[in-house]
Amino acid sequence: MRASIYCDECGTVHEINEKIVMCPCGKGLAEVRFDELPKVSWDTFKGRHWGVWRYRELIPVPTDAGIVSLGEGGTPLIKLRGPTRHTFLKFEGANPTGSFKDRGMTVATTVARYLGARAVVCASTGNTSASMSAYAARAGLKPIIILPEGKVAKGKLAQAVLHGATIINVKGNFDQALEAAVKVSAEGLAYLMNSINPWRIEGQKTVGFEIVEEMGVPDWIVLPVGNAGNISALWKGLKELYTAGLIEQLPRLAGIQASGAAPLAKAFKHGVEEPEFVDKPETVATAIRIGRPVSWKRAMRAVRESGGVFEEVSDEEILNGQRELARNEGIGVEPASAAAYAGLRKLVDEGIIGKDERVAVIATGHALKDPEVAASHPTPSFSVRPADVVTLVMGLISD
Ligand code: AN7
Repeated sequence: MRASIYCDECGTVHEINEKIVMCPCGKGLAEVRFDELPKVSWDTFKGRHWGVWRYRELIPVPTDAGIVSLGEGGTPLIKLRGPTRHTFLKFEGANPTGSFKDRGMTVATTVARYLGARAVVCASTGNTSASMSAYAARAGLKPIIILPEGKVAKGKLAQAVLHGATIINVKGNFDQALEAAVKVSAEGLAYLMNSINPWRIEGQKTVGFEIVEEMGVPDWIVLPVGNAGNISALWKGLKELYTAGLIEQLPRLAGIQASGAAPLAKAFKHGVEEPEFVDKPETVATAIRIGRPVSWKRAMRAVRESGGVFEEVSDEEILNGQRELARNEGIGVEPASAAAYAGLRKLVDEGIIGKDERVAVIATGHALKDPEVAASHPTPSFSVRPADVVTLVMGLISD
């Protein structure tokens, strides 16, 4: 076996064809690890389609598993006007269901079907449920989603409905919904698809592969942090490339949280190792409205090992960032992704990221995910009779 599943607390080892989402010890998170990294070079991948499975040697799903895919990954890397001279935006909103979650879901769904799961379950602030529902539909699995009632953006909810998910709204926040999902999975009722599932991480790490293959290793990678699965996945993947000799240095990571849900940014600022979790997280960026990031230990380690930072941004900074990206660059992202851009701007203003540094900022989700926030920005808008349009426009143009 080329790879195994390890518990990062008790060290227990499981085979990759075991149905392990959480280690039975109940303390640690499970992680897929190579016993020995496969021998690959950039030439191994050359000539293949862009996307998650371009890097299949580095995604050790059981060899006889049939892959469940919607063509995820291979998203555009777009040069921005600022805030540094070399800022590129990785537009994960261009994934099949409009967020980065599809990268993890193609792998986790592949394994779910291979293991003979019939139902899949997740708790979600929205994007995980939208993605899981689509991939479950494709694989013929029953999707059950647990949502914090009233706090999921309309676009994400619409996707879950369209794909036929069974929707369970709970009176509570995401962290409580996740606890419930873990219990459903522990009862053996459904296979858990949250980022606790180590296969989700194996897919999500490919965003880093694409970034470094396309632009070389940047000085910084900036991304939003909620439950902290994505930043952990990014770092895991980059370290694998480094160990395999495919890259010669590692970037610094900047994890951005929303001020009302920023346990990691606050712990980092105060120089403490253990974050103080937030019982009532609140932010306009509902995707990252998470008070107890399950992968907080890994995220802390990733940021420290990389020589990076955590930073927080206010809702106002998030909305300004969303508008700026949309109006200066033509890129529409959802509020959580705008948080990363706003955080980058802040870190440049603070002098932590230099104006000459090469930066990749990951825009995790599409603006249409949250149409209500997108439509809340001010813009000139009129309601007139058809006959009055020309006169109105003449007045506007001559202003
Ligand atoms: C657009 O869908 O947690 O730090 O349940 O949707 O890996 O949690 C979404 C998270 C960033 C944070 N950007 O990623 C869910 C969910 C967007 C997101 C994050 C999410 P993690």
